[in-house]
Amino acid sequence: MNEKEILEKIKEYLISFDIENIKKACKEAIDKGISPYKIIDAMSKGMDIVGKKYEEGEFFLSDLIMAGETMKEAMEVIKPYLKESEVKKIGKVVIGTVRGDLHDIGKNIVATLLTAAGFDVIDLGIDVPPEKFIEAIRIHKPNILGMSALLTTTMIEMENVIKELEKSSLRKNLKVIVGGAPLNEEFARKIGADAYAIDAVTGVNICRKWVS
Ligand code: B1M
Repeated sequence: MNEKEILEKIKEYLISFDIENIKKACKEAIDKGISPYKIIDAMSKGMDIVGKKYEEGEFFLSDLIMAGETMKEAMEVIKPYLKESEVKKIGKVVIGTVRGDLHDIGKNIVATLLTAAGFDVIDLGIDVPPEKFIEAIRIHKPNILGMSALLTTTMIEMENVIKELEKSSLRKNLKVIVGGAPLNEEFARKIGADAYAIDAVTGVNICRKWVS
């Protein structure tokens, strides 16, 4: 199989929640020298198809759960190959999925890539209320705050966090980056974030630029 065929297979295994075969295919892809970033991209495309099938009523919540588990298992195969920077840490990022939102696959990819790029990452997890973000920023004094949201109903929480940062005088020396499928540049600007990233690689590049 060539690169395109292997990536296509990985996408198909994700859509059919075939954990055993996706893990094998990911290892095969890595062994063939295919970039782990291309593998993540193929799986993300599979997730988009899962989302569409859910919207169209062909898939149910249990299918979303299975797709999530499949991608998580596959990420465990890929993670060791996302080279961790051996140079000294280049900056600190506090990251989390906002209050009310339990989606963490994209956020985890961003956190993994930031770590690989040399950032010290404090991951607050999912369903993070504004006060927990504020507390973490006070304690860890990061250069960057990263927030993720996958639901149109939770993206507004990002604005609440930024407002709290301003009230607590913590906003001035902090860069804020936001991401997640329902967001866009305009929304990020409107809520007062410094940047929006369409994907994890873009996000990491923005963070790198900020600390360089
Ligand atoms: Co949910 N879900 N889900 N879900 N789910 C979506 C988001 C949805 C679009 C599906 C659909 O209807 N098409 C829809 C939201 C609709 C809307 O808001 N308008 C939806 C819904 C409705 C729900 C529930 C309400 C379903 C229900 O209960 N009836 C429920 C909500 C629970 C909650 O959060 N309170 C729910 C639950 C779940 C599961 C828990 C079962 C599971 C998540 C498992 C997990 O995360 N551990 C799940 C899944 C898997 C999905 C889909 C299918 C896939 C999400 C995903 O992981 N994508 C999703 C459909 C879709 O997005 N196409 C869907 C892959 C991931 C790599 O992409 O997270 O976008 P993404 O991250 C990307 C970029 O966005 C970016 O980089 C990442 C990598 O490139 N990025 C950042 C993300 N964060 C960033 C932060 C940055 C920078 C870049 O800087 C800080």
